[in-house]
Amino acid sequence: MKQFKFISINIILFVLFVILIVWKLTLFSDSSKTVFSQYGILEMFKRLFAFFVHGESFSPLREGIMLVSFGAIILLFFWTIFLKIRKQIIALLILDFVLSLIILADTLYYRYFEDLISSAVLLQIKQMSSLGSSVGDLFKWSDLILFADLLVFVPLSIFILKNFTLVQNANPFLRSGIGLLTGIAGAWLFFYPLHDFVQKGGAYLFDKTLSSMRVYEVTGLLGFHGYDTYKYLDEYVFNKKKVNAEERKDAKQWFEEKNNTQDKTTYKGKAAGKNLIMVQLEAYQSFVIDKKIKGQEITPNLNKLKQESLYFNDIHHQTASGRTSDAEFSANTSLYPLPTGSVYVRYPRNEYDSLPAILKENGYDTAAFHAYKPGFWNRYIAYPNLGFNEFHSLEDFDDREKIGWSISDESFFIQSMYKMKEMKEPFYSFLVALTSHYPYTIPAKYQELDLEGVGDVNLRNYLQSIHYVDKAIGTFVEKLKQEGLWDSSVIVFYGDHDSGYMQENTPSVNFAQQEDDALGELEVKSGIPLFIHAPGIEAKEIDKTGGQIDIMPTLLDLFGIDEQKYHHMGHNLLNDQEGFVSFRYGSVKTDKLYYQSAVDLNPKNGTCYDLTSREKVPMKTCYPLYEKNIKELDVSDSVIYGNLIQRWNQE
Ligand code: GP9
Ligand code: MN
Repeated sequence: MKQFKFISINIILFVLFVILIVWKLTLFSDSSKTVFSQYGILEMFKRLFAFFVHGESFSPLREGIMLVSFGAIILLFFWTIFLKIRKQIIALLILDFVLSLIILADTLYYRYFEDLISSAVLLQIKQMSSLGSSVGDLFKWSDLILFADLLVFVPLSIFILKNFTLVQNANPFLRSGIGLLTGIAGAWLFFYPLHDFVQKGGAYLFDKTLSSMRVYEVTGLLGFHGYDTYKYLDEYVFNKKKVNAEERKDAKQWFEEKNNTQDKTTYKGKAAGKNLIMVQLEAYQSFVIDKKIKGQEITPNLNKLKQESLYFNDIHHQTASGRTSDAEFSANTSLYPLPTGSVYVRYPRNEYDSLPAILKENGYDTAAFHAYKPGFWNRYIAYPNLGFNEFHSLEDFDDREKIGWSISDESFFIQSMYKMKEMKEPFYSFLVALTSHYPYTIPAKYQELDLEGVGDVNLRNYLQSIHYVDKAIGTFVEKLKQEGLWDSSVIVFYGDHDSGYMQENTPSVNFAQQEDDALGELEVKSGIPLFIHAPGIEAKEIDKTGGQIDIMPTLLDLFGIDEQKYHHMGHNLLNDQEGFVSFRYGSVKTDKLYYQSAVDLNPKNGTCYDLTSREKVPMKTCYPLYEKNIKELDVSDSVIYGNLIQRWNQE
């Protein structure tokens, strides 16, 4: 009986602690305007009960992060029940203080960056130029409520510890037994909702780590910090990708060989000293260019621009799971994205021979523009490191005209243009548009095409959205002309990746494909447009295979900047060599051949097509392409995993 009395003190202390911390976590949810729980604690436990006893279905995460938050605290601190009462009181007070500090730090950080403090942030903190305001400005007196309980409990505990001897405790076996049971319950409360979430298709979140807040919305605050620490240890300590001396040598040799082949083009330096305005368009594919439906052009403005620009008609996206961020990365560093995850998230602090950094060396002012949360894809960490002086994110834009995820592209382009006008010339502005994001549903008033009877609803929504963005581009071009930037700037438009509807035999792929054979389908799947408009350069359609890693070498040629001293994987699309694009998933296309890799990447199971006869040819014809793909991806991965550019620059 006595034992029971003592262990219940351990339990009461623990329960009190758990409730207090959960309450503090709700304060963070309030200040970050994220959902903690759709309904109260009682309803949650009622549903849990119904789930256990009556086998009713239960999707805890759809209702908020209350359950995982309870689970995380219990799982992390159940061991305090093992302690004798005296020690437990001290441990819980210290933990309460530390957790309150963490919650306070996240609250202040969130107020400025709308993000959580992650390992990437902590490692980058010195370089974060955008931390304009001091911590003092972010702090509110009401934040002290996080420590209010300690004001009561610390003196109370000191009083109790001083005046009562508290020598009697439940025996260690009972404490360990109850503690362990509590731990198991905590593990269930934490992991069951996550398991349920992953089962219902949420696994992508952990593969990609889109943003810390996205993870938080599933794991809660403590869960996020736990996950982030695990990711950090996995990436940088336990499974750190090592690049050995031989791999370094191989990579170096690869660049030396590549850089030894000087390519001469008639374009060299033709745009020297001009501004560069490069626009990455969301999910923009090339099959829409010049295409008509019932007499309507899908992209009338881009079609017109094509008549005045260098238009590259056989360019392919090379992105992997880092999607938009992969495209940005490849276009701005001429390296391949990683096989998993986004470089922006995994290696944001590496040194790269990036476009903004190189242009900066050449006297350019640089800025990135993307009207979305700065933490998404870790951009606010990645951009300054790539060499962008300024990052204009959602909070820097007037957000009255909204479509889908953010402000409309038209509003985004125009506002960005006015910000560019404030920049010191020559400048490089990199814009990442967003309106044509999956699922492509835009309000009826913006749907201008008559698409009755065309494809399926996915394709129709996609085309409406693409058409809208084209219109926004038209307005943007007009404005650039009016404001005098058109003639002093090189303007680039390209797409980031496919629409997501390009699987075998979908209405989208059928609509897109030009040749009605298996190869025709392959050819259009990954096609993205690339326009380079440069004042004084004659329009030309360039029918050469290429990818996003080729954008930078091509631009450097136009700007007259010698490419040979840099570590770029891509090739100048304006030279007279054969075009080549290598995909992260193993396939390769050249101007003459298409090697379609098998899922197991084994070349024996791959397919080789001759693009002239459009027939399958023996795999041995494509074997060199297979080898080139493996080699290039290896070199690029070594550069990233080993931060080799930094290493070479220091040698
Ligand atoms: C949001 C945007 C997301 O910032 O980049 O695009 P996604 O990677 O989902 O295509
Ligand atoms: Mn995208």
